[in-house]
Amino acid sequence: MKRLNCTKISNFVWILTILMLCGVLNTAPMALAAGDIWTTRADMPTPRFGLSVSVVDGKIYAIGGGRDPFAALLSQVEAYDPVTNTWTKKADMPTRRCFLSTSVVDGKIYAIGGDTSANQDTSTVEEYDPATDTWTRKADMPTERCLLSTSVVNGKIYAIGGWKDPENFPFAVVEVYDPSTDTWTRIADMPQARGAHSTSVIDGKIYVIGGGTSRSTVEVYDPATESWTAKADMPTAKEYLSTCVVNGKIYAIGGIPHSGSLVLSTVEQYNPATDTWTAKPDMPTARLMFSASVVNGKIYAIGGSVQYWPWTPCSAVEEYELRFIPADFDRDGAVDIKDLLILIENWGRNELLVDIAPLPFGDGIVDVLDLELLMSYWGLKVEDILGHWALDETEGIVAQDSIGLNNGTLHGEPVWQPTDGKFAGALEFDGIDDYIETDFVLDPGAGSFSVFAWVKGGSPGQVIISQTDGTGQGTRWLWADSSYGRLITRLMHPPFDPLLSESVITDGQWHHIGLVYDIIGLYRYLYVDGAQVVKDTNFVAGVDSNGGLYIGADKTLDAASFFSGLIDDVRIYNRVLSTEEVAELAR
Ligand SMILES: [Ca+2]
Ligand SMILES: [Ca+2]
Ligand SMILES: [Ca+2]
Ligand SMILES: [Ca+2]
Repeated sequence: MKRLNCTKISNFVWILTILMLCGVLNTAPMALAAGDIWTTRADMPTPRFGLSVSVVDGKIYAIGGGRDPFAALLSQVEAYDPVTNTWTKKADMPTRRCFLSTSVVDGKIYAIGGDTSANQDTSTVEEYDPATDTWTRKADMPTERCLLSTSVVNGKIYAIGGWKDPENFPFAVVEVYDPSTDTWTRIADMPQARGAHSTSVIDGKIYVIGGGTSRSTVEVYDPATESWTAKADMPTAKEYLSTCVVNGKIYAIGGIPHSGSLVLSTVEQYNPATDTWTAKPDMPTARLMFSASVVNGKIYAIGGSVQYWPWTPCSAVEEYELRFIPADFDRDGAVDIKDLLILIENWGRNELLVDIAPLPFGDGIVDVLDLELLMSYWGLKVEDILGHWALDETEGIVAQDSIGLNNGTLHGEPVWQPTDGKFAGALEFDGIDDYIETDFVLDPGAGSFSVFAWVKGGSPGQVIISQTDGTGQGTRWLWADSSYGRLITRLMHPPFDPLLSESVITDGQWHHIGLVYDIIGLYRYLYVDGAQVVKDTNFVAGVDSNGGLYIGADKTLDAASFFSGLIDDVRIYNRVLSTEEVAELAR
């Protein structure tokens, strides 16, 4: 862990302050946390496609839709609370319909257009007030249509494009609803007619994405200048998709390339700042005609149809969470100068987003601890690091993973030592029955990785980190050899040999220890106190396992394997760390 003295810090702050005053470096605005991992949540009670969802006060309202392409459409309203992962039935929408669009202004949801029966479009607008669970009829939209998309800018709802049934053509029409006056105004058409597209708003501009007949195109409407601009095409053409905004980027999710084709699970992220698209992890359930919304930086994809025809309703709720490094304050995926500037701007303050250390919740002030933690992540990209257990907790049986989603569970009552760690707190293991258990973090046979921890104490034969078997065979990643307490790894396929160093780690001093496995060369490296102490001279095949990890014990929980001493700051990286990077970590 990088320790910086006060002189160094003040020089650093001084230099950066000058750079900022000179306008050489721009800081990005801060944003809330977001996610890169899909998780399945509680099913929606009524499976349906062609619904629309909107968020009020952190709850997602799933409105209308269809259950069967040949049967009556739905008026159901069901509210999802992401905090409790539960659904609640609400008052039915007066006009049952499918392929509608909903938007929120001043805490009220407006349900606009749609199909009221097969091939019958509607212009109906109904307002739902979640506070009173009541519906009110509002002024009809001038153009009746389904498969439109609505977005809100400055308290006005833009109803964009859509589909004309039964004549079957897409609209270019844009009509604006002002809830304060209950009036509609038609504005200039969009350049291309679109139905089954999706719209999202960033910085007061509406991004119109996919659908229509050229399903990969993107056009942005700026209400301030009443102008349309073409943007970079989406990599995958799609219609019946859904889009959401997290952290200033648009996520285009699911849909189909064109009618009748294979249903998509793809997630593509658009960055308006660079006009570029990036592929993100697929949604677990491929679907179209679903609806997605964002609560607390997490995307919830709800319902839809799992095939094009016959439309097949789905009740799936899947949550997309962006993984991020705590010091990546601007959430651009990397820890760099921009994050350091944000930290310095907030120096000495009680700023929640920047007060990251001690992990997981900070201590009410942005100071040297936070700077040290930031420097320990310096140069890292989020895809480089899989997990970090800082072990800075003061109580409880959960060891938070500050980067991944693999919080550890304490067994055998190890003791939190909030002031005795190498960096902030550490966890003290009794050598009898104490260990931490995590879910699956990585498969050592699938790619290169690096694992590091600080340890103090222990005895020969005790294990620091092991992987359990799962479908493959787990191994002892890091332990102290039975004869002398030298760092050794048994990460290998059975015919190969363990890799044993000459470095004793059980002498009662703090040691930074680590294993690096390079899948390109099939070599292992062991590190102690920042130096590479031994490496393979011949290739060594790794071993596949999808088992979880034990920290402080062997996978067998053999009595002699329990670690007796302190463990701190366990980190697992998704690549080979260079000797320089390891030296930095061990400082
Ligand atoms: Ca950053
Ligand atoms: Ca702090
Ligand atoms: Ca115990
Ligand atoms: Ca710690």
